[in-house]
Amino acid sequence: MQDEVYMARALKLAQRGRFTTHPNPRVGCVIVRDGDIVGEGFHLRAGEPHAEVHALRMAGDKARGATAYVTLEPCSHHGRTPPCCDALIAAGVSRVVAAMQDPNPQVAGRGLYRLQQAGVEVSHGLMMSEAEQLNKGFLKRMRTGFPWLQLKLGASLDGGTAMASGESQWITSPQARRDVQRLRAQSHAILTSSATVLADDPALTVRWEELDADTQASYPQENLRQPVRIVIDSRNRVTPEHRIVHQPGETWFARTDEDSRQWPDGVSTLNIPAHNGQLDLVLLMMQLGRRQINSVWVEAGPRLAGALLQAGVVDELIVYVAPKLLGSDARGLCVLPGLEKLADAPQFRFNEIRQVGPDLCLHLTPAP
Ligand code: AOF
Ligand code: ZN
Repeated sequence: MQDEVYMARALKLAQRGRFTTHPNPRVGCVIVRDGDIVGEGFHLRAGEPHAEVHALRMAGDKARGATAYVTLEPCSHHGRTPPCCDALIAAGVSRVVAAMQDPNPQVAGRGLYRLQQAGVEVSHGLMMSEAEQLNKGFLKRMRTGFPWLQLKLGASLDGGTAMASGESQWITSPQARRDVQRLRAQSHAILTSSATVLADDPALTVRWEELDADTQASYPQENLRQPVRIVIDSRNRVTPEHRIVHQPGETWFARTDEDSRQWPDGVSTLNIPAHNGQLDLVLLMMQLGRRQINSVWVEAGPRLAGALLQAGVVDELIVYVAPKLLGSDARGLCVLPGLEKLADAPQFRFNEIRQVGPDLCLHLTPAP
């Protein structure tokens, strides 16, 4: 019972890295001796100390004989930083409780094994599902090589996303757009299409001043980090004049054809083969995984939305529903041609339903 209280605290600490740790996981650590928390910490950024190191530094000598609660198996490898299991052993920690094993093949059980070999009492699995939720992106990439993909959609009650004229700003409320800023901020990358860039000329950045007050409080402005912007542009239609290439951070173009134009700093190209005349989305996702992208947040039109669903690369739908009717001439949520039988209709499960201002936000996952 007490163990759960400390692990819940470690999970809460880990959350504080949710905007900044990628490509690393979010990890929290709490060190307890004789019922007192003597050290705690979380991982903030790749290249900087891991959660355990921060907690051990705070605990100092009090770590001797203490229990360490960690949301992920302590690492056993020399990466950008030395192994945390060695640091825990050296500090004399006598028990380690991990919420889950680290699927990173460089670790994968070796951290816990090394601790056990050194005489530390070890257990894992406490609050594992909460720990899984915390790192959906990192865990999916480590297990499959693919990033976690969230498809964001915004629509009226009758599924309309734009009037026949193309007018679409704004269907959802300012509160929903603020919520989108928060979810963008937690993503490693934002994916869109050239069609969206040509139609709306979006910046696709996180604007700190547009985040809600709670998010701002846990994400100091000096830590602000822009998700990588990825634009699928098979026909090289986006130009160096578009706003997206003039924002802070990186923009990656996924192309099927050569492009020799001059681009501002921060712009690079991924060459992706075509499949039936279209850029191969599965190969794009594999390429993003190889480049250590943990999670992808998609903001695009109905064509890319439909193509991603058909390619089977969508892990989660985030749908904002505005209490309006756009009528039967409106444009729809996603282009999914050729569906004839109900049995072939893609199905989802509701995982979360939130009211956001006047709108609803629905979180769904594909039904198996
Ligand atoms: C932990 N605690 O706080 C983190 C862990 O390149 P490095 O040295 O930062 O190592 C990154 C890997 O270490 C990462 O892929 C994951 O397996 C583990 N991250 N482990 O025990 C932490 N950030
Ligand atoms: Zn570590």
